[in-house]
Amino acid sequence: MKKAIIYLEPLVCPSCTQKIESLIRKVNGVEKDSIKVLFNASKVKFIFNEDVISIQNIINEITKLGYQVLKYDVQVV
Ligand SMILES: [Cu+2]
Repeated sequence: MKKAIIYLEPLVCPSCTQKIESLIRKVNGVEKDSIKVLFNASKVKFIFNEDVISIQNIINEITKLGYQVLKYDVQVV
């Protein structure tokens, strides 16, 4: 399993965190209980299985939703 931290452009309203969280919840291969969207830090954290989904696919989904990804970090857990 891998841990992802995604850094977004500053979020402007708290409902953005909900939109992003529900999007990531629908992604196969992401551990639902691990998802954290931090409004003030504009960060998204979650654990995922790289055999099922790639970080690039998840980033593409976030981008399609309308949020710009500044950078990301993937660590082995
Ligand atoms: Cu918003």
